[in-house]
Amino acid sequence: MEITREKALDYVRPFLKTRRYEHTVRVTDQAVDLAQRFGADTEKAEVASALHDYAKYKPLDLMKRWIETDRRLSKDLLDYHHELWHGPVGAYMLEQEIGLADPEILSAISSHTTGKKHMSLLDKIVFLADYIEPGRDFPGVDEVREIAETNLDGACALALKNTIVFLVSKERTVYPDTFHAYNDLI
Ligand code: DGI
Ligand code: FE
Ligand code: FE
Repeated sequence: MEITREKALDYVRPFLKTRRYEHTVRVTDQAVDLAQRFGADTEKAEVASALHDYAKYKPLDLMKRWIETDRRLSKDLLDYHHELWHGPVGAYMLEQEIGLADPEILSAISSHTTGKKHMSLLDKIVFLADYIEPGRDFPGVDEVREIAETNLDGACALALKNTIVFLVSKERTVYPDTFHAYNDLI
């Protein structure tokens, strides 16, 4: 793999606010930790997590155009909250801009917010690292951290459950992939 952790972090830094960049570094460290614990490729875990929020601050009209024009991007994203767009759009932007070609890394970036059916080991690690990095303090995160010490699927399932319950409690929509990820792990 030609891209390293340092190159990936340097690439995204100008596109992120300071707080988001610091979150990105913490997710990267957390993902390496989880990769070691659960036997995933640590280099892929650190590159995917260094890049995961690349598109977080891209203009909405630009992301919308990507969804409308890239045949690989699910059109139903347009019917859900734009918060969900930065993962899938970011993956394809990186593919175009820096030649990121590793399908496992692209998948982990793409699914980091919503999860999806049949998540790979790397998908789960980036998803979970984003949820439990030490800067997070939403209700229930400590229990997810504790489960993550030993049980990757259990920790992902609880993170997904917490997110679903939170969204439902606010009467917000839930993207179907989040249910697919949850059902798959339960
Ligand atoms: O980008 P981050 O702030 O690091 O975190 P994220 O990529 O997980 O996405 C931000 C938020 O998106 C997350 O806290 C909850 C919200 N969200 C909105 N609709 C959905 C959703 N999350 C999931 N999993 N599914 C949804 O349908
Ligand atoms: Fe994100
Ligand atoms: Fe994130």
